[in-house]
This record gives sequence, structure tokens and C-alpha cells, in this order.
Amino acid sequence: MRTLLVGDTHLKNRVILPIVQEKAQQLNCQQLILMGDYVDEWHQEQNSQLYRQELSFLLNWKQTMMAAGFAVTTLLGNHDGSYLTRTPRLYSLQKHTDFEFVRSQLLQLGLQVAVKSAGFLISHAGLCWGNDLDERYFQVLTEEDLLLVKALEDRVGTARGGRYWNGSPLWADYWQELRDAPNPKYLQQIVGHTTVTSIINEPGRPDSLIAIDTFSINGNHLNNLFGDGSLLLLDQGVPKVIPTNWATSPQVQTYLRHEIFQH
Ligand SMILES: [Mn+2]
Repeated sequence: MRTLLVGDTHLKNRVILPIVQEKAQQLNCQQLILMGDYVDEWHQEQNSQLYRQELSFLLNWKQTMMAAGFAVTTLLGNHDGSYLTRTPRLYSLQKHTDFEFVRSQLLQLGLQVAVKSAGFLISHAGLCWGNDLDERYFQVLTEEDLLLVKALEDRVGTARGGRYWNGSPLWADYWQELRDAPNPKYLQQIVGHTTVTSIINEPGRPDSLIAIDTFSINGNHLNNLFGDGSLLLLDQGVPKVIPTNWATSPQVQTYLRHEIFQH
């Protein structure tokens, strides 16, 4: 089984997912896993139209890819979780009617907390010491699961300003929580959530905790990119970094200029 994993997309689905599609076809992948956080981006809290366009594209894309024979898993991120539980944060879309629309689209997309593939536990932020798995993590969430989502969304680690030293699988900080205190039962994990300039995979360590959130932008000025846009391929269980042209793509520049993002 060849699986391609995609870091947090944060309202850039229309530019990231076509790149993913091309790579998935070139690499003859059968499975695609999106790491969550499809919504919210620096300074876009009032940009309702962008949320609508991005979610519409994402839903269509998932359907199209599944119709073409790809298994597509869309994981739940902390940003998505605050819509499901109706607890807006400062970075959420601020208009209430549009907030509800985003929520319904995310439920329709079909989100789950975790998935296992080739010996790796894969979730938005990772399962660190003191957190256990729940069988519901592996099922697509419905309205009935919102208490579970609420518990995970509230459990913010101290590294991100929360009250718990070990964040939940939606919130664990890669460096200060997951790597500092890995869960001994799950030493092979792949996570998004913590922005990295390029994929972090260090063979030779006793654990294998791979960070792949490479599609982030510099929030101060919205004028440049932070991550290099690389993807992770799992080929027969072996992780391999797949570079993309994201960092030099002219389409990305249209987001950074006033054409798509509000400043
Ligand atoms: Mn996140």
C-alpha cells in the first residue's frame, strides 16, 4: 500500500490539493491522509467567502478522489474541532451564520481523530505520554461524538498556552510535548499541527515521530512561506519525503497577494 500524507491546509486547499493529486497519481498511491486543520489562517477571520470556496473545493476533491479509487482519510484538527463544538476562538471565522455553515461542511466532510497505517499512528498532533487511544478515534465523527471532540479540543498543552502539560491528539506540541514525552506504547507516529520548515524524520532515533506540517505561511506579513510544502510517502511502511513545487508555485503567490487573502 502506498500512502501519501498531507500537512495542515488552512484555507489553501485550492492550491495544495491539486499538487497532492498530481503527486498521488505519479507515485501510484492508493491512500491519501490529510492531517486536519482545513480552515482558519492568519488574518482571515472576516473572510467568509474564502471559507466557503475552500470547503466546497475540499468536499468536491475528496469525492472525486474517492470516485477515482483512492482511499481518502480526513483527520480532525484543533481548528476544525472548535467549529464542531461551536466554541469559536480568536482565529475562527467571526460571523455566526457563516460559522454554522463551516461547521456543517466539516461534518459533511467526515473527520476522524486518528488512523493507523503501516505501523504508524497518525493523528493531527500526536498521542503523547499519559494519553490513551479510544476506539472512537478511528471512526468518522458524528453529532453524537461531540462531547469527545470537546474534551480533546479543550485539552490544550502548556506549550500552546493551555493548562495541561500533555496536550490531546488535537493539541500536542511536537517539540515540547510529543518529543519530550513520547507515549511508550506508540513510538511510531506521524503528525501535523506544529509548523516545520521541512519534514522532520530522523532515522536512528529509538522513536520515529515524524512532523509534516509544511504548508504554513509567515503570519506577520502574509508575504512569504514558512514551510517547503513537502509531502510524506509511506511506501510499504517506509517513510520518504516527497518535495513539491509549492514554494515556487505562482498560484500560492495569488493567496499571499490581496487577490485571495485579506490583509
Ligand atoms: Mn493544529
